[in-house]
Amino acid sequence: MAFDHLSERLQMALRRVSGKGRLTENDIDSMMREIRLSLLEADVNFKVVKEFTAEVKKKALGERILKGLNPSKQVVKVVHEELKELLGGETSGFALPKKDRATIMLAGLQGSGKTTSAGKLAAYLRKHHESDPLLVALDTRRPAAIEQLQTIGEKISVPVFEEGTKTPISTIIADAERFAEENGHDVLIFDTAGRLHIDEEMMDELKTVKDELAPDEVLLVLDAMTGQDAVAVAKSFHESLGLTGSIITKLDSDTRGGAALSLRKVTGVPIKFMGLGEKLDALEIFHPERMAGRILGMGDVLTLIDKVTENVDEDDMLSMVEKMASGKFNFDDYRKQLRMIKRMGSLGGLMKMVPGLNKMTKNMDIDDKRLVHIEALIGSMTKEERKRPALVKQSSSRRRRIARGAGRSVAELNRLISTLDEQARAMKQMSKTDPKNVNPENPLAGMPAPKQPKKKKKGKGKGKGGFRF
Ligand SMILES: Nc1nc2c(ncn2[C@@H]2O[C@H](COP(=O)(O)OP(=O)(O)O)[C@@H](O)[C@H]2O)c(=O)[nH]1
Ligand SMILES: [Mg+2]
Repeated sequence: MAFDHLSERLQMALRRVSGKGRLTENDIDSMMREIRLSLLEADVNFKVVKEFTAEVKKKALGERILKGLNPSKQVVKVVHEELKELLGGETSGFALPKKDRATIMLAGLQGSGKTTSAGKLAAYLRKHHESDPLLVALDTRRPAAIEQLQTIGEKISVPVFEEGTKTPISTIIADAERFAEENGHDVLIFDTAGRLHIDEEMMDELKTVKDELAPDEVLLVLDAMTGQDAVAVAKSFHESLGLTGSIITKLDSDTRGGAALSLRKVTGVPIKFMGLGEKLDALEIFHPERMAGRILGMGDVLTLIDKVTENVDEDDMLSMVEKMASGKFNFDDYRKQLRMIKRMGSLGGLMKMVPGLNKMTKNMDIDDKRLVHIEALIGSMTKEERKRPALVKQSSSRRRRIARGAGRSVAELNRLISTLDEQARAMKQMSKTDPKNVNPENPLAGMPAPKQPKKKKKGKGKGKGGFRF
C-alpha cells in the first residue's frame, strides 16, 4: 500500500509529542523537523512541504493550543487537519453535468493508467450513476492501444468506439458523438494518447482534442509513483488543458506517494478518484479526510464501513458494529467478521483501515492459510466457548482439547485469543473516542466513532454471554 513508509515516519514524529502534558516550542520544532523530513523522503515537492510545515507550526504554536488542555492531542489534530487540506479539504466527489450527454476526457503520460482508468470510470459510472457509457479510442498512435481499450470494454460490457489509427482525431470525435446520440449513450469517455515525457507534440494533440470536444471534465491521470516529476507534469497539463480534476492511480502499490500529496496543491483542482489496483472495479472516490486519517494511522473506518455496506448484509453489519462498539466480542463474532472480510477480499488493505488493527497486524502475517487455521480453531470450540471466550481463556484443558481438535498448536490458539482481546480493546477504544476527545496517552487512537445503529438499548449486565475487556 502506498504511504506505508510516510505513515510510519509521521506517526513517529507525532509520538514525540503525544502523551506530554506540556509542550514547548522546542518540542514542536523537533516534531516539525521530522515531519518535514518524512514528507521530503516521500517525494513531496519541497515547496509544498515548506508551506505545509509552516502552516502546521503556526497553528500548533497558537496560544490556545500550547497553553490549552491536552496540547499534544491538539497538535495531532492540527497535523491531521492540514494533511486533509493538503489533499484537497472536503471530498469533491463526482457529479455528471445535467445534460443529455456528458463528455469526459482523460489525459496523462504514457503508462499512467489512462486506458485502465477509462474502463474503471465507465464501470463506476454505470454502477453508481446508472449511466450507459461509451468508451472512445483517441489514442491512435498505436493499434495496440485501441485493442487494449477494446479488451477492457469487453470485460465490463461497455461498447468501444474506434476508427482505427488513420482517421483524424476530429473526425473520430464527431463520429463518436453521433454514434452516442443514435445509441442513447449518456456519457462518453475519451481515452487519449500519452508520451513518456511531456512534449509539445502531445500537448498540441491534446489541446486539439480539448478544443474539438469542449469536454465537461478534463481529468489528469497521474501515477502515484511519479515522484518529484509529478509537479512538473501536473503543472504543464493544467496549463495546457485547464484540468477539472485528477485521478491518482496505483495507490495500491508500494510507492512513497509524494505525487498524491503535491498534486492538489500544484493544480488547485480536486483529486476526484483513486485507482487501487489493476482490476476494473478498483476505482474509488478520493476522500481527503479519510486519506489523511489513513496516512496518520488513524485507520479508515469510513471506507471500511463503505466496503462492508457494499458487500455484506446490512443487519449483519449493524450487529457487528454494535458489538464492536460495546467492546463485547466473542469468537462467533470474530468468525463472522473473518468471513465478511474474506468476502470483501484484500485482507491486508482492510486491516489497515481499522484503527488499532493497523499497527497490530503489521507483524501478523494473516494470509488465507491462516484464515483456514483460525476457522478450524473456532470450529473446534463448543457453542458455549465461542460465545464466552473467557471459558477458553481460563482453562488450559479446554485449550488443549480445542487445539487438538483443530489439528493446530495451543500456542496458535493462544495467539488467536490475544488477537481477539486486542481487537475488542481497539474497537472499544475507537467507539469511545471522537476527534474532540482524543486520549492524550494515545492520540493516534482518536477516531471518529462509527455511527451507532439506532436500536433498542440492551442491558449491560456483566457476564451476560459477552466478554468484557
Ligand atoms: N496496481 C495498479 N496498476 C494500475 C492501476 N491503474 C493502471 N495500472 C496498470 O498500469 C499499466 C498502464 O496502464 P494503462 O491504462 O495502459 O496506462 P496508459 O498508458 O496511461 O493508458 C497497466 O499495466 C495497468 O494495469 C492501478 O490503480 N493500480
Ligand atoms: Mg493507454
